[in-house]
Amino acid sequence: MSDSQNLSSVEKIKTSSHGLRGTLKESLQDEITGAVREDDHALVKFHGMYEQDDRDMRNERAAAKLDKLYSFMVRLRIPGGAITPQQWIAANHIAGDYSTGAIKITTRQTIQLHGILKRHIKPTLQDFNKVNLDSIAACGDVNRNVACSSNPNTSPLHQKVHAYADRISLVLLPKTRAYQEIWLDEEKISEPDAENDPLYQDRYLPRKFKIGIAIPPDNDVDVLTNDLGLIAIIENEKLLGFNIAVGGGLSTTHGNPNTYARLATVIGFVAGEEKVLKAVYEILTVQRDFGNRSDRKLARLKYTFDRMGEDAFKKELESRCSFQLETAKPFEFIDRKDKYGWQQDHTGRWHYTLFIENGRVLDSEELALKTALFQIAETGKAGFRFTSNQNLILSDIDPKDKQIIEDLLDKFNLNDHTKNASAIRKNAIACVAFPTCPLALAEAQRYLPALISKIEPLLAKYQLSEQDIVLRMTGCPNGCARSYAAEIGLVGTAYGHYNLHIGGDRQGFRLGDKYRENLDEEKILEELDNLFAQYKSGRYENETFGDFSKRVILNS
Ligand code: SRM
Ligand code: SF4
Repeated sequence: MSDSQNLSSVEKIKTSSHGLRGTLKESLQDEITGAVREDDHALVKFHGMYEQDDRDMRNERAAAKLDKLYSFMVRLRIPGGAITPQQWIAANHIAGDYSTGAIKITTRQTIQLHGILKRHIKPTLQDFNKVNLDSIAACGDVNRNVACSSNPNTSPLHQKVHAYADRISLVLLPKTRAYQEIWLDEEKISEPDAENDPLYQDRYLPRKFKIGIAIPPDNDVDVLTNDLGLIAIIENEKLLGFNIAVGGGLSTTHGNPNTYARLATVIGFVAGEEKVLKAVYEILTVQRDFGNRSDRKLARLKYTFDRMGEDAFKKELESRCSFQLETAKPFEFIDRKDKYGWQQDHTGRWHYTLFIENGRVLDSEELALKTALFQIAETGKAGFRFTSNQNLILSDIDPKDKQIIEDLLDKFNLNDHTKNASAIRKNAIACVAFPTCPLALAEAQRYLPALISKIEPLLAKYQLSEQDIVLRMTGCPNGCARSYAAEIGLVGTAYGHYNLHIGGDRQGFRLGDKYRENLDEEKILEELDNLFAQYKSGRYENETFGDFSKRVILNS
């Protein structure tokens, strides 16, 4: 349990916030600054947004004695990452009207808009609300966007499993109507019990909480990196239930040895919707009651789980559930990659997985991606599903409409763009980092494409271009692009410098280890050249780069 005498400042902000309202209304009216008041800075996250400033402009503005250029990033709640073409059209317009115009597909299957001025937050959220989209609990110390295996082709039971993402997201939403009141101008509800929240109470969780659902053999959601992972167990086309995995989380802090990345531990199996939802709910209550509320660096469920120990955690959970977990069922993961191009599912519908480098949807001189997706959405013939690898599946296309979508993919060169990208590029992800992320120490999404152009010739030199090596880059050790769970992980340490992690596996069962520290580009390329040479000459047949690195390089 946490030390109630020594609660972190965020704990006090939460409990005195009147259901996450704080002084947000007043902050919005304050025209002197583009920021919100200090305490509201923490509260605004629970409403799905972050206050940021343009870091590229900091020096220039400071020299001109100007305040930082504040704006907000809004992140939507899209359980399982699926939206309609009409919702995409709305997002396209809203991005154009109020944000930088770019739409960012995140590593948890949702979208973010950046650069929204304070006075534009309300119109942004109101326009999203018109198409039934919201940003409630997309950030903050609550359950976040529930991720779910995105490829509808994985299993005939995909839809059934996918529906769990929606249900779990709804069950775990905070009960406060603050979002509707502040951003949508809804009347304040006067009944005293209307906002009674038995799950979050007035304390919410000690820290963010993430849930992912995987459908083996795909592990595209990287399920074990979540606080709570559900692994669907399917036999003879029947959903038996879910294995439950707890305690995943990737963030570390440079120089703080108490922090560590961890993959979730599978603790058992639960059958039946009611019991699954109960187990999920009570895992949150255990974290609510036993999580560390003094030190936010040590507050995620992974630390609670390790501190309590697996047996005590399970015992506590079972007593709250009033049933016992069954023994976990066997399962297998094959990989975590997206299945690019056309796939047909068991109903005959078509799905096209499109490569979107680092999830950035915008028009460039080479590729009119945003315009293309807008025109595809306008046909109304394809759903939009975001993947945890920051890509997009144009989904649920009737066979009679396939040609219409194919023609648009060809018209805008998207088919070739997807086909021609190298394996290393298509399996890579990078976090946002500069210029908006306040925590970035180094570049990520703006830099990785150029770095990959320098890595590709190295792979070609050793005839390794076809290898599906998982490469991930983050601008700091928080791990937003899951760089610790990669075969090659680059973790920003300072501007232009990265730690190199190797040895993660392809399926998502093993994290990488730190291999070299603080490398600049020249050194990264030198190290990789050397590693690829050893891999080429020393690997077993079909051995992945991650497995080879673990077996040979890290053990030598
Ligand atoms: Fe993250 C904080 C972006 C997935 C671990 N993350 C941030 C913030 C909000 C910076 C901040 O706190 O001010 C970043 C905003 C950048 C920007 O300008 O947009 C940010 N995180 C992202 C996204 C957009 C990266 C991306 O390029 O896709 C991902 C949004 C996911 C979503 O839709 O909800 C994103 N973040 C992740 C993941 C990966 C995952 O969940 O699969 C992780 C590692 C897994 C985990 O949670 O352990 C991750 N983000 C963090 C952390 C470290 C949390 C911790 O345990 O200490 C922070 C910092 C924090 O919370 O204090 C953070
Ligand atoms: Fe920002 Fe660090 Fe997350 Fe990248 S990993 S988005 S730099 S917090």
